[in-house]
Amino acid sequence: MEKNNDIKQLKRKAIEIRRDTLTMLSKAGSGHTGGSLSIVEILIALYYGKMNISCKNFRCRDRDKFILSKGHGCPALYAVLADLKFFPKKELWSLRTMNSRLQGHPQLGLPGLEISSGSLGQGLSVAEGIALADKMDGINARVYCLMGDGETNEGQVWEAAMTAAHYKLDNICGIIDHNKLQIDGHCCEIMDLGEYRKKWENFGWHVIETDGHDIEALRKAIDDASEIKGKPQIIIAHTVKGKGVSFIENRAEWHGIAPNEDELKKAFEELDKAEKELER
Ligand SMILES: Cc1ncc(C[n+]2csc(CCOP(=O)(O)OP(=O)(O)O)c2C)c(N)n1
Repeated sequence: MEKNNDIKQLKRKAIEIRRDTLTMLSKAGSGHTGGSLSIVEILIALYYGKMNISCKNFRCRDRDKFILSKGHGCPALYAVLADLKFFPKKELWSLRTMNSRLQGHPQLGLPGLEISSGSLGQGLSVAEGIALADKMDGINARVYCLMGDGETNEGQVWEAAMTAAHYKLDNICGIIDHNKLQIDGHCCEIMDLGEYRKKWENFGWHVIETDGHDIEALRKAIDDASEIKGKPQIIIAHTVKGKGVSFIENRAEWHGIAPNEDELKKAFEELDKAEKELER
């Protein structure tokens, strides 16, 4: 596990991951830009210091496990896994090409992945199976499952929500990328999530809300969640779809398209500027 407590360094890492994510998508000419950019800080908080997981212990039973239930956000996850040396970085540029291990949705076979995912609504159930097995085997590990807010329109999510509370799975922590948009519009217009916090509480979960782009706040939320006994935990991370690039932010039309060369150049200019501001 890479123990990294220098927040400035982690912020720099987030910019680097955004650059790699955008480059991959641009080279591929297709893919999910908005929902990849919104999860960068969540991935950074988990993988750089909080989760007991690395390319060295990936086969160890007592590692923490991460499930990307919103599988379409995988370009950002691939960029993180490559940075942590789960596979060679040059493989990133093969995204969405024939015979690549990096498909448009995560596919088992790529080191670092626990499951294939992308059919929305299923990840939490799988994560719970793993969490239950770990508990039964006396394994002291945490299971994290990252979902989209639109994804939680799926009924299976709420079956899983009931199940985790029933089995008192306190070794599972769900994280919602609450960017308030989904494939073609605002969540509240397509299928309103209502009183979202209360829903999770009523299903028996301990709820923590946080800024999903504040790495320090996310790290605290992850720590606080791990202290909870007898209940599953959910972190509702308030995020911005397309975070980090002004012309992509908060625009549903950027859900499933990739930047062209011109747009990539403009995005890099913004990220370079953000990096310079960090140094001030
Ligand atoms: C079962 C299923 N239905 C539909 C889709 C197509 N789909 C891909 S992403 C998406 C929107 C998901 O919204 P959200 O979870 O909010 O994702 P984000 O905004 O974070 O990208 C949809 C409907 C899918 N992948 N799986």
